Amino acid sequence: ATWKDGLRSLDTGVPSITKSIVNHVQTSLARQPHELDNLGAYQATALSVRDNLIINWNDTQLHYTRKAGKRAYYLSLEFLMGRALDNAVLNLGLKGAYSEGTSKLGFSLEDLLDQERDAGLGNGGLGRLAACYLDSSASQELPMWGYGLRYQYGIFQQVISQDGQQLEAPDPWLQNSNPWELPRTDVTYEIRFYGRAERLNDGSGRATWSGGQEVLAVAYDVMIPGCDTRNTNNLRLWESKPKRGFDLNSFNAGDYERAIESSNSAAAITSVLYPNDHTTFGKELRLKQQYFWTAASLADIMRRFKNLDKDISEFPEYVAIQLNDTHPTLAIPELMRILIDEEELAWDKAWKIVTDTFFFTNHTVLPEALEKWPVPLMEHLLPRHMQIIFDINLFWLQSVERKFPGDRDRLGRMSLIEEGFPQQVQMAFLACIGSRKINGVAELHSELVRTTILKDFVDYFGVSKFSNVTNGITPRRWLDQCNPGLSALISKTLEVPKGVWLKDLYKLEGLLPFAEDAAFRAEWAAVKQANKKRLAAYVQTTLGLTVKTDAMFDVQIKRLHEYKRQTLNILGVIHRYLTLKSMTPAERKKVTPRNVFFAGKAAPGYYIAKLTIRLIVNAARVINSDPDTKEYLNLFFLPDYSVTLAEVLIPASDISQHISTAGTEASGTSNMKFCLNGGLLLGTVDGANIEIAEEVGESNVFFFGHLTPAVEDLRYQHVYHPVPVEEKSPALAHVLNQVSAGLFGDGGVYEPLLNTIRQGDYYLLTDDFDSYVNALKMVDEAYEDREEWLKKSIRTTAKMGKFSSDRAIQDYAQEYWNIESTKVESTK
Ligand code: DL6
Repeated sequence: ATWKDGLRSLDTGVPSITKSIVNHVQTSLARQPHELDNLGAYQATALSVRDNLIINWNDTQLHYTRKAGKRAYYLSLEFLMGRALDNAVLNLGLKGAYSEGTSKLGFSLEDLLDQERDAGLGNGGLGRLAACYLDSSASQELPMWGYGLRYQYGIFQQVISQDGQQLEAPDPWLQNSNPWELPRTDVTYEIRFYGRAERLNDGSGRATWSGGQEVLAVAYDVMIPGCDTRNTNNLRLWESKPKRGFDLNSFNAGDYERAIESSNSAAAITSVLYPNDHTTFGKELRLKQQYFWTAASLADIMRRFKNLDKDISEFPEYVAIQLNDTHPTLAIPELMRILIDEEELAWDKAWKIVTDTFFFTNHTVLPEALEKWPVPLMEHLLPRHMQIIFDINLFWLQSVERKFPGDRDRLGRMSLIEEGFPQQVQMAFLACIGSRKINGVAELHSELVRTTILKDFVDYFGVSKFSNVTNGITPRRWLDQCNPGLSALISKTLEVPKGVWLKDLYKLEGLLPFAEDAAFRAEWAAVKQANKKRLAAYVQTTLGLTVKTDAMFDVQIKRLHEYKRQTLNILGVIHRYLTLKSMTPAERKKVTPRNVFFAGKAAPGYYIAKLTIRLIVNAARVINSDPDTKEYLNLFFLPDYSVTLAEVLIPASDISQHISTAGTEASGTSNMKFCLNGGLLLGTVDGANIEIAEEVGESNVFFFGHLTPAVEDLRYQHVYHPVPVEEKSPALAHVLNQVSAGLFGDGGVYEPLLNTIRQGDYYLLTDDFDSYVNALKMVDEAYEDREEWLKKSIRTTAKMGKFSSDRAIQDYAQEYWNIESTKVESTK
């Protein structure tokens, strides 16, 4: 064989698999096979699977390079990947073989899967969406790469204290080494911070930027296998390193602390994921992370483009860059800097390239979540970029003035720089004017983007620049992997291999007629029951509590946030408890038994969200131990919510709650995951709930609450014409009073939480409580008719085709990026 022949695929027969695992035990891990534990066996198995991925990955990259076509780059500060091994063997079609192979070596593959730590490089929906899009890009054979940061510490681990409080512990997820990444010490870039920017003043618009701190960005590549294809895409994560180790002069002079100071500060850039979701502004380190990552990614993209040997003006014909929210917006002034200062282009030419290259997705309209950076901080950290932003703003306001002469208010509203002390850069505005298209993530949300936060920009550019791509989820992880029982039943029923319907999710519609088939419904119910047992076993092991599996499973899992209204849910649970207490034993017997599950993390500094957790945990203690009610109501808060925990919870749910104040949840994606797994939805008319109902039919979802157009008026009334809770909702007032009175321990503790409802009630709990309780009653009644419920469940799954992330990524590929699928040929 010569180098040219290369290795095109590995033998994936069971004997070769066992041989490869043993080989990795002995050579990569340097361990003895006979004294191997589960962790070692997991690592060797992962390395063996990785061998397959590397070969596919190499061929894919070579294929994309040879094709020399357009590529898309997805810039996201978060990629909430979860575990990789199960996903990889499933996508490669090797789960059976690896299961047999590991069992021949005396290990159960399921036990080994459990050894893997989640890659928790994200907070919630935004980061998990990015992970789903990676899976879909590879599965759809699209030339797309992700770019992110290799945080040493992912999202914190949540521990619940004796008195129900959330405590945070670090997540050293790389502790046992990470078999899924390849360090690329040959791919490095120098990134500058601080220093001086001096304009050349020669009419060229150019400037020099020198001095300050320089750090090194080192690439780590994570292979992203597609489903039923050899295409294996890349997620490139950057790690920060000092440029020159430590300062030898200080070291030699005996000043050791000073010697390592700068190297520590360089390494700190990628040390930790900020645990806030929806807000992290004003922190210098966060701004450093954003620039470090966008600058390294752009340098890398530029280098790849230069290899094509094309004129720089053709850049947008080969490169599309998607900005996942405003976090990577600095890529816009950075590309301007490269084009003007390094490529020596004129301003207009450079701006044309920039605005043809970038695309921007907005993920929230919550005012407090719109990213702004203080001008003095930017000037200090990124002096050249601040100059460029001022220049962009000058040209921008001149053109607004030309379009709307004399409209001073409009100029004020549309300026990239918000006046104040200090002035702030409005990142959403910069992302908007620097991008070719802007999208929201569900129909309602995209409409809110057009009519609220970017309304003036729609007036300026016209509406065609602003559109919608409804989010999606990958059915590989969120059905096939997390619910193998249901996946097998679907394949058997549709009589097509799972590789087919998993990549064309509309095929699930073929299940519709089976809703009428009693035998099929029984099989469907049996799968749900098995999933409930699996969750019950998990709760038994982690909390030591017994879960009754013949009860309804009611689940709300997501970040703790006031707008998501976990508080509404727990107050509803307490209302149910109080109602049960007031019943006679005979009356109680008629009640549908219910288990309510919560999971989710609160940002460490978010006091009200943490109090909600405390109330849930302490209410659970009282409720679960009450002999009058425990047959009918149990409450669980599962600590340390993660992708892996979601994979256990979602398949077990009968009903899940998505109950944000109307107009606040941009899309939601867990709503899609539950429905895909045959769980019904209880929700407000918000985000993607609306489109789910359009698909599955309103008779299959439980809606309640006020609609978006009413929200503004209701909020106004709370401030200017407040009505006491007692008058608005006596039922809610009773619940609040019981909590205050100490039903779940010292009531005083919860006063700050309860007062958010009694005063101001920004998230409209008093307005929606009665209709929420009514919706819960409808759920109870519907659940009583088990056959009808199963029909709803089957119909719901059947109509989830639209919510595959394959559809969403194809929307982006065709309507935005203009890239095409290109298959890496099979060698078999
Ligand atoms: O688009 C993904 C996800 C949506 O499903 C959620 O509805 C939305 O709240 C979330 N937005 C954010 C905003 N974060 N920032 N910055 O996470 O995006």
